[in-house]
Amino acid sequence: MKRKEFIKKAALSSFAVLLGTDIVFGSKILKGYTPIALQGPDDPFTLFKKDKGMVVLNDKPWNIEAQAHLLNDDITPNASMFIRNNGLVPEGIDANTWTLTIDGESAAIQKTYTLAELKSKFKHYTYQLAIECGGNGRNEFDPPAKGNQWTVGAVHCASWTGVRLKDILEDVGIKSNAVYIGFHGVDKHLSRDPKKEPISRGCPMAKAMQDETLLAFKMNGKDIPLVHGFPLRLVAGGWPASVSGKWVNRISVRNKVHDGTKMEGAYKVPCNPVAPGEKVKEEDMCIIESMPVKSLITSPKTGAIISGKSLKIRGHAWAGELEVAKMEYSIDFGSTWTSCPIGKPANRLAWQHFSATVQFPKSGYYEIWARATDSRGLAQPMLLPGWNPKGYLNNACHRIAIKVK
Ligand SMILES: Nc1nc2c(c(=O)[nH]1)N[C@H]1C(S)=C(S)[C@@H](COP(=O)(O)O)O[C@H]1N2
Ligand SMILES: [Mo]
Repeated sequence: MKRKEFIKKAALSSFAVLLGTDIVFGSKILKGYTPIALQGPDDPFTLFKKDKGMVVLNDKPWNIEAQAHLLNDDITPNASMFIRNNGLVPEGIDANTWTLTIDGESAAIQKTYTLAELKSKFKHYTYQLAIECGGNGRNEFDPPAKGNQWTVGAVHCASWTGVRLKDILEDVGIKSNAVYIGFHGVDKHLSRDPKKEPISRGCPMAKAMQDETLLAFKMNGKDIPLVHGFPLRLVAGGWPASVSGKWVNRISVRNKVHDGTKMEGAYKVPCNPVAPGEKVKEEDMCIIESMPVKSLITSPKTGAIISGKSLKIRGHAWAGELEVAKMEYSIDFGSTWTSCPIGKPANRLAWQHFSATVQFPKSGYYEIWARATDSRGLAQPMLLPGWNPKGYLNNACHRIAIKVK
């Protein structure tokens, strides 16, 4: 019978190519049958519509990072934006019934806005914001630091549209004793205990009141993808990404430093340098504020084999609240440096782009190292900077490997 004919070897191998792996029982597939993974427009193996080159560090909670070469766009598309969750991605969100409440000891009154009111009542602004996880680069620390072993890919610079947090806080009224804001989101704790929050961080009033600190409802011109905080997200560029609360439905104006989940000592850095492995007392730990200067070579991908003695490189650099003032690269393990032009940021707190044509004296193995210097003259360290218990703030120079044939 015709229906019992098995599919031809040729079709089977093309299915395997499309799926990127062998179909183990492929010889059993009947003629005319298309594997379900190839039937629909959506690939069921694509997580959160991310690029297939994204690296999953943890699936409970979801933590997924980019590789440097996936971050080559000036404005990071959703496909290559890292995901950092402390709890479970919320389900069943309805933007039509979403509200934001402003409360706390230092709010003049408690006030609730619908999402529609926020959008109609306040002016909209769009900024490109460099947002980097404080733990980006943690994998290099020795003794190792517990937590997601981010390499270089826990950073993105997307375009965010929303209303200014300061416009909302001014509408509510702020008491003169206000010190800090703290966000609350609707994601659930891994234990599913409704009394526990996975994370509730914040920032001092001065950062909350900056023009670029937004309650965003759009990312790259579209609704924010669910995993990045739909339908409302706090975005605070240049500071550890943990300040940028996702799925935000409440902001508390505090009369003291916010004491929400993950504001405790373990999530801080030693106020003064410590020896690797040293125990640090809680009172000697400080909250991370503006992120340090850093850069990434996003093209070519590390491991490129080239013929010819010159190579165009490009990438981005950022410096927390500051601007990047100088960009350099080295092909001799940091012995000598060549400067290259660094562009102006699209707006304050956006990352800046650089490119250069690197000349190699002869064939062989090279590393290209990139080093950015901020507007106060502070440069990236060539190798791992100050050890700290949680492995935060590794802003060492990014390095790629190249072979010249
Ligand atoms: N509600 C909520 N907001 C959150 C988090 C979270 O787990 N829940 N993680 C924070 C941390 S630690 C980081 S690094 C960023 C990650 O943002 P992204 O997943 O959009 O890249 O979100 C921050 N905001
Ligand atoms: Mo983070």
